[in-house]
Amino acid sequence: MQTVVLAAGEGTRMRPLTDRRPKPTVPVADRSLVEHVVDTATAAGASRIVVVVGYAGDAVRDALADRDAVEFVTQERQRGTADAVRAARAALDDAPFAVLNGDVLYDRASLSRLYDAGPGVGVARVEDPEHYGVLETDGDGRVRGVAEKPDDPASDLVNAGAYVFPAAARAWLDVTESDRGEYELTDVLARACESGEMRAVTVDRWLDVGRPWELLAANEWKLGDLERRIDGEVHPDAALRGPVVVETGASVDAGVVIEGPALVRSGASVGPNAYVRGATLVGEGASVGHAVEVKNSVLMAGATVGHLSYVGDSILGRDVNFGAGTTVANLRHDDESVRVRVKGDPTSTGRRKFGVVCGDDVKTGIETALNAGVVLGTGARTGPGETVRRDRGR
Ligand code: TTP
Repeated sequence: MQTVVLAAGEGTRMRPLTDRRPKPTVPVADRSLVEHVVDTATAAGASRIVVVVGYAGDAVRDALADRDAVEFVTQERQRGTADAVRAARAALDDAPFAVLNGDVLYDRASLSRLYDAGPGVGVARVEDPEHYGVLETDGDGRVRGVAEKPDDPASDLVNAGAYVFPAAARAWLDVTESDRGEYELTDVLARACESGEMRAVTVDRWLDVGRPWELLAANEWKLGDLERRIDGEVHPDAALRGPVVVETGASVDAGVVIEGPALVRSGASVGPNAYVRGATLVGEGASVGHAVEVKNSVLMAGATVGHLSYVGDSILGRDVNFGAGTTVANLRHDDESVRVRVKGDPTSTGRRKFGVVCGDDVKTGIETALNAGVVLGTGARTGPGETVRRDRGR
């Protein structure tokens, strides 16, 4: 099945993590987000994959450079998802084609079912359909129509953002501009539903990675898929429990306890006397030092948490440096889910535990206390002994 992967977007809701990289290249366990999408599609039966790049397109091309099935087209301006598929139109054969977002993870079995079903759309049951594109199906499992974020949803079946369109849909991509000024793929879907050909194919597991806490969830998922492998240097007095991967060129020193799933990437170091637990990614060249606890977090390449610190349910960008004694709060005393500002709006993460988001090159002074849900922008600084309750440097 020829497959179009949309990876031209900017990822503004993921800022500051996308200040210096396009969202498709953010790290998810052992590869970038878009590599997971391409690899799952390939395993599910994609024959050719046309990746649409745009914003910071070279970084996306580099991330996928060694994938043989991949070719690239450029969307000059990010004018919407239908416009993005239109950029790929000339590269498509006269045959059905799949469309996947470059920032949504699916399980392989579900994608295989979608590919095998012929024209169809991936659907999922959710508890809050009013926040999604709600699908109307008939008794034969065909999708009859789609309503975007309706006040009164007709069902709890929603559009999971994976499609196989009939060959004729190449001519349906020229939709009119929507109210929000974009050319939207849901309008192409609506036209395809009218044709009566689109089947509803249930998707077992999917994750739309749009906001920072969803990047954490993506890492929880993909780290959980790793099998134990110890290629790096591990001191005999370290205890590695469960699915832990220590890559070649990484080191784990004496007194360290790592409870998997966890991935310590090449060039990274952990310990002595550190405790790493939950689903944690210690990126290339990152460092977790003496008496540091890291729980359920993503440390991007070169991030350093050197001494006497606690990092929980957090994302630290590239080359972040936490001063000694930096402590992250990840739980509200009122037990409400932690809120994070996304494009200025306080937004519930839906997580009881969430720590902080640090853009690349953030540096904290010693004994900094960071409140749950705080975002530190790229290059932000804190002084010694500061308690940070509000976002900084965004
Ligand atoms: P979105 O999630 O709507 O956009 P985005 O990824 O840029 O993120 P944000 O809203 O935070 O800025 O896009 C869905 C998918 O479609 C995503 O994989 C990016 C892709 N896309 C394009 O390829 N071209 C486009 O013009 C748009 C709007 C999105």
